[in-house]
Amino acid sequence: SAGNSVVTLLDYGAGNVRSVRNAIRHLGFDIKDVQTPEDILNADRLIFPGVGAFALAMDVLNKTGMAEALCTYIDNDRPFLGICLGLQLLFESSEENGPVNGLGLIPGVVGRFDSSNGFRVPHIGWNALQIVKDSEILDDIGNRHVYFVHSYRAMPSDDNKEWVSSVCNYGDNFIASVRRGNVHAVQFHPEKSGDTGLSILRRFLYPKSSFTKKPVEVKASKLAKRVIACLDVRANDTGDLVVTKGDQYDVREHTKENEVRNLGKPVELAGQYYKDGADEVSFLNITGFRDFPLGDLPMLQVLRYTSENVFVPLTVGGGIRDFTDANGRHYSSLEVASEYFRSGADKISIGSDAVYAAEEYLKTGVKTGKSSLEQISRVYGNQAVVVSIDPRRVYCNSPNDVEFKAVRLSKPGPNGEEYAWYQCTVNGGREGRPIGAYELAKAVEELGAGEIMLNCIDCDGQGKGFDIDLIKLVSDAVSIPVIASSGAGAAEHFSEVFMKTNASAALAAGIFHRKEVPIQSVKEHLLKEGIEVRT
Ligand code: 1PR
Repeated sequence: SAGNSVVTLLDYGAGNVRSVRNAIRHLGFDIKDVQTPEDILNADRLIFPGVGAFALAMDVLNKTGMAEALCTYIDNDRPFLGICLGLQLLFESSEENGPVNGLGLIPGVVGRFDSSNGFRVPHIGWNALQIVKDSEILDDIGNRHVYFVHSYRAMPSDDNKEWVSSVCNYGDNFIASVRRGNVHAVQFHPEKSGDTGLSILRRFLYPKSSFTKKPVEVKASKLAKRVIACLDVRANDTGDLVVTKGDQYDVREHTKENEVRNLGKPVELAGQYYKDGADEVSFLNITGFRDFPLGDLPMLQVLRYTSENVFVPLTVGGGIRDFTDANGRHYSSLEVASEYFRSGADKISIGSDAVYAAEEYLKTGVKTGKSSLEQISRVYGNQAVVVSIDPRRVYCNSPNDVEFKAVRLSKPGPNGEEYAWYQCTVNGGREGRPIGAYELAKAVEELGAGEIMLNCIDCDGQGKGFDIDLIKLVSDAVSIPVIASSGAGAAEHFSEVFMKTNASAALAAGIFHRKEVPIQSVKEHLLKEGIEVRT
């Protein structure tokens, strides 16, 4: 019935709002883009998915006259939904590279999360909300989790009490949503919060429909541990893009033909994992280090199609670096990343290029601002930049034998070695570099990485469990979230990594592709062990 309903979208061009567009279309609405302040004033229903940095957004809104139009629209109690920065901008000011003045509609200052008390920043992942007042669009969400990704937040106070409709606890209670009349804004991302998020958007888009209220007693909730499905993607020998999976990074069948192992089609599998309850899906373009990804149109196509139906965060990695093509045309890593974002990625992940950047930084002690990592995180925010580490274990007898941080192994090496350091590699594990996983993790955190995807070549595809020594080492060394990867073979491996390390998420590939352990049973097992997950 809503076939020709239209929602107005305020996209001031500072980043990727493709997923919001996809979600709106999925719910049967057409989109009218705001071009002028009048378009705001004339909207029947306005969605404002703020992206990028606070100061930049305010700058654009002020210069284009949209700030004033927004204030008028909201003062007139017109239907409005702000998302993420679209909530923060309603406040008086933000400390993000500031203070910077906001729209000033809601009393309060947006400040940075405090990571000193053990809470990792950015706050990335799934939390349940505490509803504090009738919020209409959130009425039936109960204990279900929604997806957050941010480093700044507004706090509830006596001054903004009339606005706050829900809070969330992450170190302290911050504002998760506000509501006054027809004006709504949420700090989380409904367009990335699976079915729960879609139902929130649906309520905003179809306010006349009657929904049954289901009051639920909300249990105390912590940031849920994430379960991530990873798809290693590459062209097979006939040029089709396939999901493949290596054994210690070797993706070829050991047959006479030596073909690339083929475990399915990327778009189909990603859609399946979304339905199965994956909290995130990652694509790694594993030959990106030698094949230029912008020449690799199928990969961008995979992202476009996937993001139309998958409403949880999508990460894509492989080949993010500067590149000059055969015609001498130069592409910056930022252009490569931008193309991935435009095609539907929420985060990009950098492998090899981050290793070179970290080596350089450790050598000179200078942040040049020129590395792909620094450039992309400056433009898109560090929450959008994952660094993928591909380390290999190097055994030694004493931590003093090596110049890199070594750990005492929980299981001695093949020759009884009691220690190992974890050597970073580039080019899909083909080349070892003079830097350890510990040193790399700390360096890339300083350079602006928002998250670390921590693989382990020794464990990849072995199904014997995650490398607990490595994951503990790295997750204790940094205050950004760490995704444990490589080696999952059973649901118990997930609970082990969450109980023994500070990993925020665990990723698996082979067991999901081969349908050995469904995502659902991983989650059920974690719940049984008392570990909070999104169900
Ligand atoms: O260096 O920026 O172009 O990025 C290349 C990216 O491709 C890196 O993220 C790197 O990890 C990845 N990559 C390169 N070669 C391979 C390979 O397998 N030959 N895949 C590869 C890495 C590891 C994980 C895997 C887990 C879980 N794959 O992604 O999914 O180990 O597997 P499991 O659960 O089956 O054990 P750049």
